[in-house]
Formats: sequence, C-alpha cells, structure tokens
Amino acid sequence: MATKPVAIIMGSQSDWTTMKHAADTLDALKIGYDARIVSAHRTPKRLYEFAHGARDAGFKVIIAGAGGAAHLPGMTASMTPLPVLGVPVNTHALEGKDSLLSILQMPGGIPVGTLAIGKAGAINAALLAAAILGLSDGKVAKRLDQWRTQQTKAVAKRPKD
Ligand code: RP5
Repeated sequence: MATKPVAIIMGSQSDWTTMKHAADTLDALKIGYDARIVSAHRTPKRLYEFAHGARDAGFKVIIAGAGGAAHLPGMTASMTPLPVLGVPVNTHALEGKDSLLSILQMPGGIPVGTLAIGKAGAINAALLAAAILGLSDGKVAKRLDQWRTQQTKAVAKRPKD
C-alpha cells in the first residue's frame, strides 16, 4: 500500500480544527495521509488537478471537509473514481446544516459518503477510511479491530460524579 493512502482535503484553513480530528484518528491507526487545502470556489484549478491526479498519486480514499455551500466533496467525487467521504464543517450562520445538506444531497450517479457534522464526522471519516483500506490490508484491519476493542474497554459501567 502507498505510504499515504488517504488524502484529507478541506476548503479552508478554518476547516483544519475540525479536520485535524480525522488526521489524529489516522495517526492513531498508523495510516498515512496528506492534508491539503483545496477550495472548490477559491482554488478551482487546484481542485481540478488534485482530483484528476488523485488515483495516479497513489491515494485510495479521499476525506473532504467543507462548510457552507460545501461543493468540495461532490466536485472532487465528480473527477475521481476513488471513494470520497464528506465531512460537513460547522458554520456560524446555520450550525453546519447548510454544509450537511450541500454534501449529502448528491444527485444519483456521483456518490459522496456523508458523515456527521463536525468532530464526530471527521473521526468517523477516518474510521471508515480505515475500514475501506482494511478490506485489502490485513494489518490495517487488525489495527482497526484493536482500536475498537480499546474504545469498548474505555467505557465505564457506571457514571461518576
Ligand atoms: C468553505 O467556506 C470552507 O470549507 C469553509 O468551511 C468556509 C469558510 O471559509 P473561510 O471564509 O473561513 O476561509 O469553502
């Protein structure tokens, strides 16, 4: 497998506080990634070149986070056969509901796997990427199993004050 099988792309520097949770989760699973700012609106040429070259660059899964009129995941998916996992970033005006619906409501034919708004979505995008990679990489699958076992063990039986 490529040393960096996952691309984490985001529309803006301001998305990084959310998307860092995906990066941290991939770190915990020892899965390589490349994190980049690629804006569908402000850097369309960068988006075109990234999306068209992503498969040849060795990426296997793309995690794309964006907020507001969040075209990035869908536009990326339109230009690559790789699986694209979309993370709706929380917004001030509409609390991420705008991002969620923009990413979620893809017309039939170009899918984006849409996750929850914000931190939970970023973490789950990384876990889903690991599950996809784990289908053809037993070591990744084993690390994901261990991660889930640890998570289960960390849940207390009773709440504390
Ligand atoms: C989107 O616009 C980005 O994904 C970001 O969530 C949002 C706001 O961007 P900034 O104005 O903070 O750069 O394209």
